[in-house]
Amino acid sequence: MSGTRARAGADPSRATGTAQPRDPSVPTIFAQPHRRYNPLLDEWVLVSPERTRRPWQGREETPPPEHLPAYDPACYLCPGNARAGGQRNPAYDGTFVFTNDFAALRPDVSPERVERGLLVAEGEPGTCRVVCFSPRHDLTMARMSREELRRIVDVWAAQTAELGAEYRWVQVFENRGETMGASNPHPHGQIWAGTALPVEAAREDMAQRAWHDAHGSRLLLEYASQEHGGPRVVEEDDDWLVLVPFWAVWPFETLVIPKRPVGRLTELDDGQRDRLAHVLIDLLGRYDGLFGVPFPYSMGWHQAPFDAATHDHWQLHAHFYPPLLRSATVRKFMVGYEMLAETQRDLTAEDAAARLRAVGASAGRRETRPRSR
Ligand code: H2U
Ligand code: ZN
Repeated sequence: MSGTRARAGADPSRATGTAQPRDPSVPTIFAQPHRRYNPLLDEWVLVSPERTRRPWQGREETPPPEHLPAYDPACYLCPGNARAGGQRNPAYDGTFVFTNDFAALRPDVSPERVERGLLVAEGEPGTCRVVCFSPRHDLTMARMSREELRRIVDVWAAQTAELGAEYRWVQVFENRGETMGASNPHPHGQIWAGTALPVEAAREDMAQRAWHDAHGSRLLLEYASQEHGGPRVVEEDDDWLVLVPFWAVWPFETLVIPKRPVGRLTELDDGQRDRLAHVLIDLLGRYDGLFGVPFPYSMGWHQAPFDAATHDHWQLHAHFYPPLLRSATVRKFMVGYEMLAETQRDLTAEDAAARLRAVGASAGRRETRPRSR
């Protein structure tokens, strides 16, 4: 194969539009099909940089409607409105948390285990909550003030403490945008808490524990210091590192890591929470600015389980998994080879990070802000 042609496909300068010489420290295989190892999940991802040039005649997503009202009488999350389950929301003016009316987990379940040969099952007691981020139907986290976002961080931490007193795993997450299955544009997230370690949690727990046993340090802190100032960093301050992980699967996937040892959201101090609010607003502004639309994603926090084991190996972190690939209307599908063999991406993590850096943190606040009513 032609080395020149292959290298051109992965040159980050193509993504930012500026002509820069190719960095000789970048391994040549990064411009060719190669596999990257994900130490957090102990799995591999196939990276095929040359495929970004292929033509697209498939499905295009419809961008979400741009102009929402500040209050929607038909929204089941707006203050004062009735929910589908019949209850009425209070006239809240900050955040508001309630137990999901259609919860996937409930507390009154027997935790018994049934084993009949290869058929194994366990009862799973748990609970599901919905967190309204704001009374404003038309806001997104990217467009909130730092104080408003800080309140969300505090709610995530308080809910973690409360649910962790009763359950082993507390999963804080947000599905944003219809593309990701969110049922309503009103800014909201969810928290599911359960008795078992879910599959992803168990794999991260095992990988982090193995690293800690072997090296005496936290895997993600080692990773953060290796990436510091490098080509995959999107934002960085004294407390937080936001980067497109080396092993990213989703096109603009990011990882948010506190730079000091922190196991859970509850352990974040005042300054770390304030700066997290800032870092998240910046990241979401970049996402929204990338294609000029409110960027769909699933995001969530992974934090140390609440059980009797030691957790010195655990480092708190958030994953953002956005599905959009090359425009507001073209998304990545996890199908075919990905379902049957292993995950694959076209754009390299370095190109994705360069594009997110080039957008500018406040771009989304300008370009996707609804017109004043
Ligand atoms: P998603 O948009 O991520 O689906 O979250 C909305 C959640 O809100 C969803 O899990 C719940 C749904 O079950 N819900 C209620 O609890 N009450 C309602 O009146 C409607 C939706
Ligand atoms: Zn609403």
